[in-house]
Amino acid sequence: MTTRLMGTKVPRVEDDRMLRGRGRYVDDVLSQAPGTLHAAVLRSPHAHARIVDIDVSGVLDVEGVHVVWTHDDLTGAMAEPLPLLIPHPALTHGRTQHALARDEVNHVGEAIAFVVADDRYVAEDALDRIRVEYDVLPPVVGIPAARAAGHLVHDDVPGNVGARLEQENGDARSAVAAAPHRLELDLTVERSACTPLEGRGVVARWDPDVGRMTVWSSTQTATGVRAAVAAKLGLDLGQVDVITPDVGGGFGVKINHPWPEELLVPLAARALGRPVRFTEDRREHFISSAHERGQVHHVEVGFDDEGRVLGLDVQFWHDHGAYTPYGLIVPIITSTQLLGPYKPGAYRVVFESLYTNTVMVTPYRGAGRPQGCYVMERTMDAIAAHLGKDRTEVRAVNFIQPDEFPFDQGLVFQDGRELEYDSGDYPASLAKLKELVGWDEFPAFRAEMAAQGRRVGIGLACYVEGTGVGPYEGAHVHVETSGKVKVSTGLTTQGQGHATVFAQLVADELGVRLEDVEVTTGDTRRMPYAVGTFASRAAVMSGSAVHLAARRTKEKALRIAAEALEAEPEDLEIADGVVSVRGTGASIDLGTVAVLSNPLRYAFDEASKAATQFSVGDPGKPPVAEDDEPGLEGKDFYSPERSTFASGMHAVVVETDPDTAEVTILKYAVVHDCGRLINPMIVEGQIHGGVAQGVAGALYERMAYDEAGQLLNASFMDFLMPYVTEVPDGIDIDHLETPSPLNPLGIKGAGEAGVIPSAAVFAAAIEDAEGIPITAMPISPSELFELRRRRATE
Ligand code: MCN
Repeated sequence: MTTRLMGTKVPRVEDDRMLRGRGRYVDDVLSQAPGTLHAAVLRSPHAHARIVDIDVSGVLDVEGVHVVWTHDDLTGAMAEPLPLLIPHPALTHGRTQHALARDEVNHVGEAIAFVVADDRYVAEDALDRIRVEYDVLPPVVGIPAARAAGHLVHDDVPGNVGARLEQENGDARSAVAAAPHRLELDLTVERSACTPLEGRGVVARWDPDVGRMTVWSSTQTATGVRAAVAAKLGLDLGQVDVITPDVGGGFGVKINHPWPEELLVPLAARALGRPVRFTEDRREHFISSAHERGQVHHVEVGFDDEGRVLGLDVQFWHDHGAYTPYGLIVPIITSTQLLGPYKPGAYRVVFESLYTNTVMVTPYRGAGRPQGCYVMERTMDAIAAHLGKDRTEVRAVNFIQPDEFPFDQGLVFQDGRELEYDSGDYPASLAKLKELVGWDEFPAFRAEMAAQGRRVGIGLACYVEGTGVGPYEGAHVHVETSGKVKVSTGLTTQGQGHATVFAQLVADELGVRLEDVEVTTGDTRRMPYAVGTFASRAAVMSGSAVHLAARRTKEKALRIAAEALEAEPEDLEIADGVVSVRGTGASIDLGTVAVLSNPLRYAFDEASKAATQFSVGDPGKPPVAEDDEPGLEGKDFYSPERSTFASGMHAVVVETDPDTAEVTILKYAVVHDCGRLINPMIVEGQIHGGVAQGVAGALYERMAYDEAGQLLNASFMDFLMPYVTEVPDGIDIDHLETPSPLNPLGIKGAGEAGVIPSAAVFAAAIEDAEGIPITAMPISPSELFELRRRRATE
């Protein structure tokens, strides 16, 4: 019998291939194909400069060089700025880059010229021949400089302010002023980035005979790349296929903008009639992809004797870098999801999105929530400290209660809709977390450690995450005559295990064995209508679509099998790929049902299922069940009413070295609620990965820009990405499952959760260990050392 796979720890079907080195990434595509050309990009060495002149003379004389392009060589839509993907009415001064800079560069790394040559070495050598005359302008680096507006990034953007947005639910300022207790906090989160191990890459081939472009891209949105390539190259959507091979991590940075190279490579492939490829190097990734996180916040909070928040007034400044391809999505998420699981009496939030001469900002795993969680949780800790209360008690009095869902926070999200939480049980999560981390036992542990001269601290942080955003995602399920099931969904995969979880859902719904299901993602030839993988949406969106498409396929299989078995569909059941009539021995396997579903009726050999001859069947009788189309397949799309809100709480116990100020993680505990779990092992893997990235953001990683706008640590020699030795090797995870009422399986997303509370939870634990307020993250040993020194001299 087929067992129900939803909720079980099915090992990942992807792993065998990956672990044996059989992954196939974009750099492997056409790598041996004769005639493939290689592209390289000349990038700005200046953070801010006017381009006076570009001299490319002699470049084409270099043997093996086929193309050298600057902005002046681009025509039509290619010469226009790249699209602003998510506009917002408050973004009064949105700016996007050109594929190749037109007359100004606004950050180190901005693309200026594009060369295609026989190989990458020749292409890079050719770049050295290009002479650019710059009129260097003063750069704007960092939020204080942007606010001071001594210089402007874009001449026509006054004060460097791209947008200002204010939302208020109740009269927060009056509530703060009238509250029995008031506090003010200034909190900073520094700029960081995703740094996936595989950088960006694209390969394109143009077939002039049929007028068709095939693009392979290491992207999170195959359909987005297709739309951009078609629009910019003047092709119909139907002329462009985008295929996403294995992707070695995306974490947000590979959401399509599109990248200049994703347009220039296909353009060159068409112009030259030969395949062209581009794979960025690590430095290019640092200086020409995207960053996130950098925000400065000022909080005023008013609360009562219990720690209940009566008014919360938050202002913050978001460092958007040089361009705004993703509109205001990151600061809007901070501003609307900052409240987490709490209901403040009144809330006002206002932010300014500021231009700086640094790499642009697009969403990075968590997308604005880590900053929001940090602000809210630091505020909760400050309230507890002020009142001398336990930090969990202060949180508990502010929680939205389980009987208050759906809960409307009275705020408007990016799409103009009210932000409404669908379900959750925050008190239950907190109880589990306290148990898991040993919260109540910690004072005794602290005393024990202190007796040994060791310093330890504990922190916790709570968050919510709006997941599974629309507008839609689709799935196609097709049963082959062999009985194997092919499933396609258009979103892409970067390591989340989609081939496993979607197979689980199909196996359950259709009644087939897991090993008979094969899943394809991110291939516009298989599923041309799709959105992409971001915002923790695959489980909710594609999971629901896959489930619905499998149901359709099952219903069709039952109709056809009913005719063949001379039974009623209601009397049939499917298990392990065999349809049988309940209570009788009569049965037919799904492969045979697939054969019967084809009007071009094949005579076939039972054993091998090989077609031996075919006929068109009885012309008077429909070949498949009445009103059905041929083929044993089903397609469906899922479109949610609104996002569903996952939630969670993390706690960490740290030890700080009294001499070196090094922080060691002694225990890390997570309670997570992503509704019904499809595969708990995969969800836990996602949490592990998220926590690892969170540790990175809290303790190590930052973009170190100097005053000239040079990124000083644009390599893995200098950018401190933690190794496995720095990440907790045992993360205790407990799940709570409050199903979402918004989708058929009750699922909520899980892909970003692990990273959201890290800055908050580490700040809390280090503060607890040291007794020094922690207000800026990440915090390195040298910074902690400095804080200690300053306290000692106060
Ligand atoms: N899942 C589940 N049960 C649930 C919820 C999720 O079994 N109730 C499973 C899903 O089926 C999926 C995984 O957990 O296999 C993550 O699901 P989901 O939350 O839907 O997130 P997505 O699949 O949409 O992935 C996107 C998310 C984001 S936004 C970033 S950023 C991120 C992340 O996933 N980037 C990643 N995790 C990543 N993991 C890897 N290895 N690489 C990345 O680039």
